[in-house]
Amino acid sequence: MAGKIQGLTEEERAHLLPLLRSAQWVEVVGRDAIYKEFIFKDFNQAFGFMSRVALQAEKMDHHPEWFNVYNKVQITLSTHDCGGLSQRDITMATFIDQASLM
Ligand code: HBI
Repeated sequence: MAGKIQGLTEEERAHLLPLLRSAQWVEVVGRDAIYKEFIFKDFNQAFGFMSRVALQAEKMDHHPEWFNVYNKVQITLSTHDCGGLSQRDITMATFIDQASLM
């Protein structure tokens, strides 16, 4: 049985959340999660981005909650296994930001 995933500590949050906010991630009201909206040139670019993220999600076994319409992708990250933000969400958010620039 894999160890339980630990949520972010207060110290980690104090350090990490400002960095995420500076990258336009926002904290979801009423939920321990982060959210960001991405706008691409067209659907093709948006779907290519989603494909890159999907492969990484499978590789990490950590999946975003997302919504796509045409060139817009809305992403929410949280860790079901701990009921809130974990380091896995930080890792995924970092990957997502890099993938959005490709
Ligand atoms: N994705 N966001 C997120 N959070 C999880 O806890 C999670 C996941 N994908 C797969 C996964 N956990 C597996 O470890 C099982 O818990 C389904």
